[in-house]
Parts: sequence; structure tokens; C-alpha cells
Amino acid sequence: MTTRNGTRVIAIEEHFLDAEVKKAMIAGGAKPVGGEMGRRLDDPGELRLKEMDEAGIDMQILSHSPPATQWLDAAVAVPLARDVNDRLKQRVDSNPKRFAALATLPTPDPKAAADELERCVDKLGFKGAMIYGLAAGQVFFDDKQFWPIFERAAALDVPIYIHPAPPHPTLVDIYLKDYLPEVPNFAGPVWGFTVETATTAIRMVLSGVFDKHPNLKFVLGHLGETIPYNMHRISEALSRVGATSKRPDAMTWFGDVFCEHFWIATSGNFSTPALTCAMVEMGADRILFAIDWPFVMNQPGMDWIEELRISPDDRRKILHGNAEKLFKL
Ligand code: GRE
Ligand code: ZN
Repeated sequence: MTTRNGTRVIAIEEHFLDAEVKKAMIAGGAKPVGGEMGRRLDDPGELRLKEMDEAGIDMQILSHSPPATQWLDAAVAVPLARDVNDRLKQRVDSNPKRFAALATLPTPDPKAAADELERCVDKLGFKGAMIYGLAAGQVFFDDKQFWPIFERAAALDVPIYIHPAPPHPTLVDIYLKDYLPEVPNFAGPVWGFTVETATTAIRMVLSGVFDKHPNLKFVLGHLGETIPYNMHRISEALSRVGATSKRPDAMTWFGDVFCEHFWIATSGNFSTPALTCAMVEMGADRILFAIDWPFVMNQPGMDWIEELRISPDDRRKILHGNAEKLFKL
């Protein structure tokens, strides 16, 4: 285990697909991932551990694959999310040195989602929760109906991971559809995921949710879904006119708020130029290691991070120290 130079490795965006959620997805007409990825998502643990051992990953923070229980009716989502989390707890208990967990939330009922988050943290020892793309595939999560979830996360002092999910059908129609037969991933990791998740992050800052809940913490995968790269552009343009121009330091307002409330992970974005940009904009304290297994394989991520020329201190922070702090591992 651990990297060749002996550093502990915690990967924080590593997925599974619950068998009952899979059934509900199929019943609802969705098509769960198949092939090798599907086999890995369904794996009860043996293959996951084998591949962690081979690559040198000490711990995975487990989360459901998108969109988990978000697209189901509240009456179905609430009890199902509870069962998913109870089964996930069993997975963690089977090997607590190797696994920790993020909760699945029944977001169609925000109050129930907040209660489930609290149950998962207080009773099951989970480290936070993951939400995916648009709530119910329709509404951005900065909408005030979801603030009870964020209020509870802030009170519990746990982060919420904002993960991509398939974009809104209207966006797909206008922006992406003609290329989908040839490039199905255009609506996913190629671009659709990025647009929607970055939009969610910007909307969170604009919403004022951090004024209301100063302890609220979010995580973005994929090295921040392009936000670090666009930090100046977003901040500068926001400062020209409008709401933020009232702030004394309007030119840095967006970046200041973003860097105070967001952490980012390397999932599926094993790019040294992108990491360098993120480190300059956000600092090494805000960056955590992740693979995005099984959508991305462990070894390319480990090869990248091991070859990376980076100070020993920053390497330790990114590979495990920041995760230990943020998730209280
Ligand atoms: C990805 O590549 O980022 C990804 C996920 C979850 C589902 C599908 C997918 O993180 O392609
Ligand atoms: Zn992911």
C-alpha cells in the first residue's frame, strides 16, 4: 500500500451503484452503465480492493454514482436513500481502514434529506454527503428549497460534494444533441457535466448561502470543473456592475468566497497544468486526491501523482492530509 515514497493515499470520489437503486433506475426507464464499468460499480468489494491494492490506494471515500436517489419520487427516495446508506455502512464496517462514506440524500424531500444527513453523520459515522447535477434533473441546488440541507451540513460541520449528473434535456437539445450519436460522452465528462457543475458552483456563490451559513463547505471534483482556470475572469466580470459592485473588494469577491468555501479533487483530471493553476488560485490546502473509480481507472491517477514534481509537504496534503482534515478521518 501507499505510494512508492511511502505517502498514505486517500481517494475521495470513488463510486458504487446500489442494487436497489439500479432496479429503480431500470424501472424508471434509465439505462445504468454496463460493461466493465458496470461490473466494477456493482462489485461488492473484492475487485475494488484488489484494484486499490494494485495501485497503492489506502482508502476510498465511497459515494453512490449519479444521480443516486435524486430523480425518484420523494415517497420512494426517502426510504430507499435510508437503505442505501445502511448498506453502505455495512461496506465501511467490513473494512473500516480502507473505506469511509458519503451519504446519499433523498433531495426530492429537502427536510428528509437534512434529517438523513444528520442520521448518517451522527449514527453511521459518514463524513459528508454527495449531491449530483440538478436536483431531480430540473432545478439548481442553490434554490432556497435546498437550504435546509446546507444548514444541517454547516451545523454538523461536514462537506457536501457537488458531483456532476446528466444535464437538463433543454441544454442537451441546444448545446449537445447533434454530436451525441457519435460522442455520447459529450453530455457527460467531455463537457456537459462540466458546464452544469461549474454553473452550480457559481450560482452557490451568487445565492448568498455562505452569508447565511458561514461554515458551509463544498467539494468539487475534476479539479474544480474549470472554476480555478476562470477565477479572474468570473471575478472581474462580476465586479463591473451589479450586486457585487457594492462590495469594497468586488474585484476579488468571487474568488475570496469560492476559496473560503470550496475544496477540489483531482478526479478524472490528471493534468499537471490544471493542477498548477488550481494550486496558484486556491492553494495546496484546498486540493484533494481522487480517481473517480470506476469511471476512471486507479493506475493512471497514481502514475501521474507519483511522477509529479511537487514539494513533499504539498504531496502529503493532497494525497491524504487535506482529506483527513476536511472529512475528519
Ligand atoms: C465521470 O467520468 O466523471 C463520470 C462520473 C460518474 C458517472 C459517469 C461518468 O463521475 O462518466
Ligand atoms: Zn465521479
